[in-house]
Amino acid sequence: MGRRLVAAAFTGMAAASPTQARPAASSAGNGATAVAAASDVSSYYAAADGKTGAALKSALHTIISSQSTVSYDQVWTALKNTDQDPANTANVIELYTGKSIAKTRNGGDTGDWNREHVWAKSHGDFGTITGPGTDLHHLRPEDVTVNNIRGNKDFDNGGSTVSGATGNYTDADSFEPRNAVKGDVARMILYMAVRYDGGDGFADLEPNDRVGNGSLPAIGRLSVLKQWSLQDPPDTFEHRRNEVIYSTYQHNRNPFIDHPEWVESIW
Ligand SMILES: [Ca+2]
Ligand SMILES: [Ca+2]
Repeated sequence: MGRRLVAAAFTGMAAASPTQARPAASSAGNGATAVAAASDVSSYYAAADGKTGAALKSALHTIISSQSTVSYDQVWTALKNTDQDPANTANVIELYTGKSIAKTRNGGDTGDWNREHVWAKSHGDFGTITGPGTDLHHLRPEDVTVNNIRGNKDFDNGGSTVSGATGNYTDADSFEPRNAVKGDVARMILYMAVRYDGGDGFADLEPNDRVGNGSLPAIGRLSVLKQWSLQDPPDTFEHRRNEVIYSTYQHNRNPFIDHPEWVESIW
């Protein structure tokens, strides 16, 4: 039901004129979904109006830093909502494998799904601490084994096929996700770069154009992430997850899902 409402709301948004206020739609019952009206999204970014480049990045940092946080334990529950399989509400979709798996199979054993930090938590050494370590905008369900294969590698094109995750490739120092989530990965990385700028005791996370960044607070390669963002624009699943994080958990948004063109403006 939540999925149907989201799809309807986005269709409606596309048809609405910019000045036309639309009421927010929300699901009854489990609170799984609430969809912001188009007018709400544009007012959310009002302080960034007309800005480009570094000024835009700075304005977005201020906007998205006003947020709630969840604990690492609460991430389990949140991911069961944000990454719910639209075709089966008992399941979530794993990021890299693309497989639909029972929500109840969360855990640490082979065949379970666990909490993948797309911005690898060793890059800036934030671990699972509340803040970057629990930020739902870059946390996704993933198969335990595939999560281990990705490890803390940077992102780049190339390598050998990842066992158990068709369409993903890896070599000694990088990981290439399947085509359907290449843009998702790029936008998650760039969200983290804007959100975490050295305040609150956390590292200033920034993308660069290297691989093998190790424990530096950096993820590469920026040029490839920019290509991926263009190649795989936000779809209904990604829009819904942004809305659910905004309305239900953190009350902040990923600007690059709402405005993919801002990737090119800032980087
Ligand atoms: Ca995608
Ligand atoms: Ca930063």
